[in-house]
Amino acid sequence: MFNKIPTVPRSQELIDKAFSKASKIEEPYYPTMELRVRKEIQDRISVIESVAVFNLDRLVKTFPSSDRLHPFYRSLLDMMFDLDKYKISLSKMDKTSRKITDLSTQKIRQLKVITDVREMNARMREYYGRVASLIGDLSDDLNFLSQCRDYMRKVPQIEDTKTFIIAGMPNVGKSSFLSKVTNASPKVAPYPFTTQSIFIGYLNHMGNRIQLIDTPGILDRPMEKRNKMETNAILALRHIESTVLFFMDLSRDALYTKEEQDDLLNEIRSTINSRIIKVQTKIDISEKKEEKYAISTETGEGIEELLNYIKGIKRVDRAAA
Ligand SMILES: Nc1nc2c(ncn2[C@@H]2O[C@H](COP(=O)(O)OP(=O)(O)OP(=O)(O)O)[C@@H](O)[C@H]2O)c(=O)[nH]1
Ligand SMILES: [Mg+2]
Repeated sequence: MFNKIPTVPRSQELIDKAFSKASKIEEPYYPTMELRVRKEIQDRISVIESVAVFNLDRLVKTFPSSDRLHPFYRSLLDMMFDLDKYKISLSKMDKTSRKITDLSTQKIRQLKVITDVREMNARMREYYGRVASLIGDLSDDLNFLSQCRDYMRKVPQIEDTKTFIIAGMPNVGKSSFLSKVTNASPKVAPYPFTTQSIFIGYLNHMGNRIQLIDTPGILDRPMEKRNKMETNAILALRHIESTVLFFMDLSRDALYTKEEQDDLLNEIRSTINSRIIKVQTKIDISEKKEEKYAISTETGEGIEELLNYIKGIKRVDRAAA
């Protein structure tokens, strides 16, 4: 959605664009000075109006209205930028666009009854000044919308379909699993909070897409070690209706103890309100099977059972979540 929004102009750019297009207009073929100047000014006003209105209306049309946003994106936008400010900025674009239309219609009408060329020019200057100030007043809002756009474009596109979020400490085998079970190479999207990317892979099951999200750097550390951005990222994940697959490495190669991994599991449990399924990884180099679901991406052991479970699970009802 946000990636369809064209670059947001700065207010001065928009003013320049409209005025410079208007300045190119000349009407050489009118019999009298009065008619010529009037026509020229009227045409300039129309051009300024159409450039300004086109650009402002395009913002209103291309920025998604906050109530149409998926709760995940809405929550991100609110945490990062403030949703009220977003709504207000967009409605200001709309209001200003209409003011410019009214002002232009009114000026063009006024000009019809003016016969003195100097007075026509004075009206035109008035008009220019008024439009510049109306657009100039949007300066902060245009900058704000521009920031929202630039940021939200980087947020990964998450589909509204049955979703599993893969969590677990670093090195437990999350990415290996994702690339093994989802056939196409996963979609890599930069996650704006961290230097990390988020990986999204899809499974097809009886015509339905199942979405698996690998979140390196996001759900792999205790909360206290996080900065505000990362915490926000996690909070936003709560809005994706999903089941969490919590991967635990209990093998001889494990980088973290079982206790450390359990601590993270408990934190995720208290932060995200989703069902959590524990999955033991690297069973090929582990002493024993300790969880119902235990897999090896090396030998393939346990993968089918886990996938059958994933396919069979009912999609969480958003209303109930
Ligand atoms: N023996 C064995 N090794 C595995 C298995 N799965 C993953 N590994 C190895 O474990 C290491 C880490 O695997 P990754 O899939 O990158 O783990 P990750 O959880 O995505 O790690 P981060 O992205 O750093 O959080 C790699 O060297 C893998 O080859 C497994 O089932 N058996
Ligand atoms: Mg990984």
